Amino acid sequence: MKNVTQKILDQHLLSDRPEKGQPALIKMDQTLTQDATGTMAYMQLEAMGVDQVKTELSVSYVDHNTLQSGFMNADDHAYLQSVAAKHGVYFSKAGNGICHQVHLERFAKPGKTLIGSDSHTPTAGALGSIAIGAGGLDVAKAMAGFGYAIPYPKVVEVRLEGELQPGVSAKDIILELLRRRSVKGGVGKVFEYTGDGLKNLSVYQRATITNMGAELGATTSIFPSDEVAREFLKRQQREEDWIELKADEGAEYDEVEIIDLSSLKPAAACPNSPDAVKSIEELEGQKVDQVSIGSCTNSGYEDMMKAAKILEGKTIAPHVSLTVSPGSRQVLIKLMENGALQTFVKAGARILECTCGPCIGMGQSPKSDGVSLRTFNRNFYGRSGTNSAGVYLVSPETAAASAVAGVFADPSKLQVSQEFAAEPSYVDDSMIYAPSPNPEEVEIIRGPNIKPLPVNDPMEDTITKKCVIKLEDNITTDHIAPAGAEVLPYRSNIEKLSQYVFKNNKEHFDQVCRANNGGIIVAGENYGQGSSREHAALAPMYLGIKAVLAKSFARIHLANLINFGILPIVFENPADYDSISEMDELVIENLMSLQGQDHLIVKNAATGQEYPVKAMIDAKDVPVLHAGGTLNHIKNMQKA
Ligand code: MIC
Ligand code: SF4
Repeated sequence: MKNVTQKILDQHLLSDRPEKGQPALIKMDQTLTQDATGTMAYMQLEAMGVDQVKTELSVSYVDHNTLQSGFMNADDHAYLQSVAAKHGVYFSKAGNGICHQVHLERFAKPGKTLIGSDSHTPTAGALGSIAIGAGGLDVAKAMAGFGYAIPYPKVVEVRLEGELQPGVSAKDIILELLRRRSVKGGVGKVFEYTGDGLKNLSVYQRATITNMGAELGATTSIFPSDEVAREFLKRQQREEDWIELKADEGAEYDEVEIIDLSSLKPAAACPNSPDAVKSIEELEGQKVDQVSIGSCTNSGYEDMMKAAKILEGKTIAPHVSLTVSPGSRQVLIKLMENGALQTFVKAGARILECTCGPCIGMGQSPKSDGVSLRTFNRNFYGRSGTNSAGVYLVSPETAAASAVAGVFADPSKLQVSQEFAAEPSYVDDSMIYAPSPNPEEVEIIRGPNIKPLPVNDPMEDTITKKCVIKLEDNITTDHIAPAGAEVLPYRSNIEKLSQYVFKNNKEHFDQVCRANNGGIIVAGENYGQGSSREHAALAPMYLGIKAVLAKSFARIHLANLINFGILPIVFENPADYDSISEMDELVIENLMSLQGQDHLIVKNAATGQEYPVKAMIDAKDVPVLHAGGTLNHIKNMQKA
């Protein structure tokens, strides 16, 4: 008797089914990349010497770096289009939509596995796929046919009972889960949704939940594939992709979480963490400066229509700036045709491209100390581009109601009809290009901003380095390798990117590393939470970081550190964290004898103290670390 997660995983195992928590190698049917991580991923694919991808389907999306101030992003786009054509990858051009939204509409399939170089890849779990976010190198490996290894997960049943009240939406469900479980409560787990509440949750609502499951630190989230999924696929004119997929009667789960939908109220995640959840009632009346509707979390047809219904016939408050970015060109066209776009414009909205936009700090930074309500999934410090701003994560209904009121407003108190016409069955793939039938004739275009991949040196038996930075709990990849319009153009230029590492934590961190010939990072719990960007490992590697000593790690970042040859270790006694100071010299020995799950000693040369630590690696990671990272390891294997 299996749950949905186990059914799909077990059908895709490339090794025996392991104990929970032990590594399982999974065949990946589909891959996706986006431009901010894709350039690196395809350069890695090229470095592996792969001619044609080995997956059923691989898609390259351009949706993040679309603010083209300077040639850099446009160069990346041209590279991505040419490399996709050559290696058997579909290409979704800038303007076609946000990767997760377009993938959900056009490609996600029940029962399939998907790995994507973006942490919100689990969005496709709304259609019953096992969809996992990973670093670009792991996606490149999956395209090369190596599969992907994850610790065989625990499965949490999230039983949804009853029905949502008017004005309350899927965003409020996932915020409730974040409130209960926190941003590290999902590590090593899959959240599988069940219960009679599912029948009233559309695929768009499900997608908001699976998308933001990433903020729990979860491996992924999944819904069964039922009649609701079938209807969605039918409207996308691909009903043939539907299969029924449900848990066996009596299937077991490791944990159960029950949510009574009828008891939920509109909520917001307060600055600067998606789990700092309060009800809108507590915030009602506080002034709002900016409202942004869109992002891969809430930009489907239904999200847009719910906001449009509230904005119909109204204008936004004079001090509010409202932006609207539909998730895909298909959605935008539907809004044009049914008049909702006109509603937005008449209400005073600034219509943005169908891209990530403000979510990743690509423009629309709020004013100093501004209050910004966003239908997005992350409100980490500095991510909006304005460090002093307070970013709150809310549903489209709360966003629209607050834009009109100019203050936090509770949409469940509005007397507005939420009825809107059913989604038309319009499909448009004209901006998705199939790979070339003559790949040998395709020339890859490489602009001057695309620099060669930096490589690490093989590991040495002893690491003797200073603690170049000491950090608190829940450090995000936005702290390590910040995003935003200024930095993102350097995603394929690591030397330049490395100048921005920890720019909001410690000025000139790169110079400290250079002056000390690299170093070791010391951190608290859940180090590296958030995005999948491997740049948060690659840029520190470039600066000579050899190890990260933390209380615990986030899943994707841990894998990225290993991929780039950085040793991840955790304190056996978390209290030892307190006795390390910045610039203490730390010594870690016997690294040539690593076996996986090793117990090691970190010596503090400044104080003479010794700290027992555990290496967060499996046996399979040892040759990778010894080689100085995955690419070196693959090359060593190819030579052998
Ligand atoms: C994000 O939401 O943080 C991003 C930008 O989409 C990242 C990927 C990246 O940094 O390029 C993610 O979620 O993985
Ligand atoms: Fe883009 Fe934001 Fe979604 Fe990341 S979270 S994929 S930046 S819309």
